[in-house]
Amino acid sequence: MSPEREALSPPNLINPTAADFGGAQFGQAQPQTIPNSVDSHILMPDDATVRVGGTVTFNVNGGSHGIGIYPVSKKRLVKTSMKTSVRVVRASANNATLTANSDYKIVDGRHHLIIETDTAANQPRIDDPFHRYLSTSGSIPGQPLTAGAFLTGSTSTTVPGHRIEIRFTKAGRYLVVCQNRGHLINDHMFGFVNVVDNDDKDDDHGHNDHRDK
Ligand SMILES: [Cu+2]
Repeated sequence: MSPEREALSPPNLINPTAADFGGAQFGQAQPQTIPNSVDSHILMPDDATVRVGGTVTFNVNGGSHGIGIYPVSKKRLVKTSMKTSVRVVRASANNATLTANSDYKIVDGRHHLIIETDTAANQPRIDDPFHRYLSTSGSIPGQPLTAGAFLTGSTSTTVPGHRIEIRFTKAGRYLVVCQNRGHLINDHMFGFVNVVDNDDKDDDHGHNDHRDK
């Protein structure tokens, strides 16, 4: 083993409540309570902490998921603002499909625009590339609009599904969303990864170059 590899040997995980985050479940683990439902469109855990340089492996469970990751403020208003915008602005007026097809702006605790979903006609996936850290199912910039393929998740008889491992090299808080519009907007399929320095002072590094609209 090289010295470089040995340098990564300290445990990735520092939050005891997230001890299994090295193998996070993207979609409820099998057997699912109700497959392809709001009950299975979850991340487990949905908020966890790793050290800088640590990895998270997402085990994909169930169908039609894609993983998008975006840096966000540490101020914890993302979940609230997102659920409010979904439920208050659209939910009562449209059926679920129309709701998911609409245009939403997802902002973080500093009121920075993190994701503009656009409409499904213009953006078949949750696919805003600005400041994105990872996308597994997006379209290809500059090429004709084609919805990116979803990942192959586990089923009740086929375990495991795809596994996506990602290494976080910069401290901060990251929003992890499902790129399936219905899963994110209707079912709130998202969670967070906190990436901390060894001497983390819990300050907010900020993201000063965000769009300001
Ligand atoms: Cu999904």
